[in-house]
Amino acid sequence: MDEIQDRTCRLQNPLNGGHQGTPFLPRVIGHIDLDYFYAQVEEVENPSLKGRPVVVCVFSGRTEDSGVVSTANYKAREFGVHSGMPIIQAKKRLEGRDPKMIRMDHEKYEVISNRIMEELGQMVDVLEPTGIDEAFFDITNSTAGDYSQARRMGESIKSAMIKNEGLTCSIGIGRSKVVAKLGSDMAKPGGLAVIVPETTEPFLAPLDTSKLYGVGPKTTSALEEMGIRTIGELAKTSPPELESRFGRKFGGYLLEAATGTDADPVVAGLEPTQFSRIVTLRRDTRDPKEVIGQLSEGTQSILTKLTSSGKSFKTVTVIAILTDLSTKTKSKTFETAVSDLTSIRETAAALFDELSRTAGKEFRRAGVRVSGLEGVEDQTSLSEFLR
Ligand code: DCP
Ligand code: CA
Ligand code: CA
Repeated sequence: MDEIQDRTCRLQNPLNGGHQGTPFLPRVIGHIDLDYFYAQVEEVENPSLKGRPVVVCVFSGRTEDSGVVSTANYKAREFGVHSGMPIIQAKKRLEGRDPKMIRMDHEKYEVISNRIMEELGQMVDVLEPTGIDEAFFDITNSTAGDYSQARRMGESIKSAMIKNEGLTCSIGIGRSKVVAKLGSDMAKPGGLAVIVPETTEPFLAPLDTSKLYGVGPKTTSALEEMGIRTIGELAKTSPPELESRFGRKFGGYLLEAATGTDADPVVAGLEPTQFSRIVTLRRDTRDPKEVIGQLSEGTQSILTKLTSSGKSFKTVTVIAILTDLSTKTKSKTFETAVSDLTSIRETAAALFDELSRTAGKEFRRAGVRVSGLEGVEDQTSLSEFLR
């Protein structure tokens, strides 16, 4: 094993949250980020938008066009439209280009995001969501530290996103969070970048320091003043020199980031606020009995999660993804929290029944979610007390 890899092993040892049983595997860390997320969700829901500039807008309501752009698809980006730009300006840039301006529907994106995170969580060893459309993951164990297998897993995550959600994403895989994040940025849009441990440092060396996670314009110009422009130059800087300029913590981080040896582990997502399961139906249907029948394992696994975490729930939501990939949901909230299988199944069956009458199309995938979890606070305070 070469020196770089050996160093990775020693670094990850005490901190390898996801794979305690196998201390000497090289870490395999991934970062996934959905492409032009809100706008792509709108395209999936309305495929006739493909090829047109699509702009998701946050209207402030003052005048008809006041507000800012939340995000835009790549067609709109070709004309310089980007997140944070005033809507009026975006409209000017897209004049005569048949743009579609869409009101942001945060709740819809959140439902889809939660579902994606749940799906991803089932494909990797540890998942750490870091935003509505992105997450770090650890696949050291399931790949046994083998990067060709890691590449195959990256490919299969990408295909699963396309197959299940109709969405493209970008993935980076490497030996640390910084390397993985840089990979997903470079792979954008729609790509997969695998940075094998052995070539990490030569791969990073020629890149600008601004490519590193956490290095913004202020740090970049401070580094430039010190004569440091590339990551390779940063990697060769002495620790005291960096620490005196940026402090011990950030100075130390910069050096680790530049060598791809940042050892921060992937930490499983926060305390859950909901449990859900979603399945692809064996055939497109909207027969509520058939749908709930195929969700019987799913609802059982929700119950198991509730029981093992000592929680009860107030709300049941059913989710249907129709044959045109649009998403429909229906919920019922109880006055007091419950925690039995019958409440989940009977409520879900009634909600699917209602949904099937209004949906207008067959279901391709179907899911159940329980939320409004109770018992969370008691649990946390108890476990904290015991600690
Ligand atoms: N978002 C927003 N306002 C911003 C930035 C982002 O409302 N200033 C929302 C809309 C995005 C989502 O968050 O779709 C995810 O943000 P990203 O930065 O990942 O950007 P996109 O997914 O839109 O584009 P990319 O393909 O570059 O990742
Ligand atoms: Ca994104
Ligand atoms: Ca993102």
